[in-house]
Amino acid sequence: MTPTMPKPAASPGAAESTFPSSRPLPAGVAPETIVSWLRDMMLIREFEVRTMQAYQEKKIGGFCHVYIGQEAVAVGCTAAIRPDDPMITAYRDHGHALARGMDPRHCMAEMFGKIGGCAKGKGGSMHMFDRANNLFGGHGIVGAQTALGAGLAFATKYEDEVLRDGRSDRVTLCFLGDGALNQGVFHESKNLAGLFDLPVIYVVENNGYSMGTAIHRGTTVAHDLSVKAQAYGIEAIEVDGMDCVAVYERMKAFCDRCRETSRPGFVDMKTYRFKGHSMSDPRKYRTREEEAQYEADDPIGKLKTSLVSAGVLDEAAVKAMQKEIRAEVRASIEWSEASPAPGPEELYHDVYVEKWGPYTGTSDPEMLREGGER
Ligand SMILES: Cc1ncc(C[n+]2csc(CCOP(=O)(O)OP(=O)(O)O)c2C)c(N)n1
Ligand SMILES: [Mg+2]
Repeated sequence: MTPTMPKPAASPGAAESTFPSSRPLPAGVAPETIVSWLRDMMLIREFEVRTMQAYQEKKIGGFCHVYIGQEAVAVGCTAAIRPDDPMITAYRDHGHALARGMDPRHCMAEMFGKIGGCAKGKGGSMHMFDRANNLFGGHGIVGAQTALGAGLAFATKYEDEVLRDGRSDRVTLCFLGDGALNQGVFHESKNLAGLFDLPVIYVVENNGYSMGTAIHRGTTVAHDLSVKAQAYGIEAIEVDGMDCVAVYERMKAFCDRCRETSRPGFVDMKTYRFKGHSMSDPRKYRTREEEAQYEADDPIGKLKTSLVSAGVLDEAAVKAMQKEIRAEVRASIEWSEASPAPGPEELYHDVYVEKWGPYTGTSDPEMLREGGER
């Protein structure tokens, strides 16, 4: 077997963790919190499986890209930041939305094109927005969110340092795919982030493929992406994105340092998408053996094994959790089916904002008073 993509190396500092053997749980994190990570990953997996079904039943239209296999990235990264830190991503965004706390009903209804969706059914699968949870999309143009990520970091830095006299220190997480590494806008964004000391961390979800193109066929330095960051004076790390605990531990330290120094960061997050690029991809560009190799490294199975080995959970508890999640996702589908389609008047709503105060984190009542709700 010659996989087109080398298997990701375990993250430096993390214990060897090959599913189904267990890995040590992080010290200083409550066991219930780690269980909640497992639950979030299981929720994303179940949600995506049902999304694929609903797509095949033609309940969902347009483009649709599922996140199966990459769950540990969104969940581990979300766990590493604060609720008031902005997050922005590309079109493979259902996992980020759920990890950030979006109600599955709002996420599913968005894909169904219904008014109950997070963008009132006007955005669809690629445009998950959740202002209350500081998720700024969901963007369909490859790389476009990298400039917006720099802009969010510029805004928070200005507010935190100037308007709040340094009373806050938010970090923006901007996710992109390995295909977006080659977009000009990403290089411009990195240049400005480095120049202006912007507290933004670019997390490259390196799943090895950009549609059907393997990374080494589109990027000159696929074996060492860090040079793409160093060229702009930005520090880079490599993380095993198939291991939720490793993602949390490495990202927590990296984000904390970004908060302190206000220097941008770059993460080569090694992961793998278990399914095709979108719903219409026969995956002819890679072997089934390669897929099986990664599926054996399933981030959900790995964390489950670790929690069971540590005596935090038993198989019955995992089964009960799965049952509960299945019911929650089923309810999100029923709710989406019952939700009405947006009326024609919706064409004129949410297009243009006339009154625009300073950007505010939503959960801070003091800032809301200062900046004004919007
Ligand atoms: C500017 C631009 N060029 C091309 C496309 C078409 N396109 C959509 S997804 C995609 C592949 C991107 O791959 P990657 O960034 O690795 O993300 P992944 O799908 O692996 O999550 C391309 C080329 C687009 N949406 N925008
Ligand atoms: Mg990719």
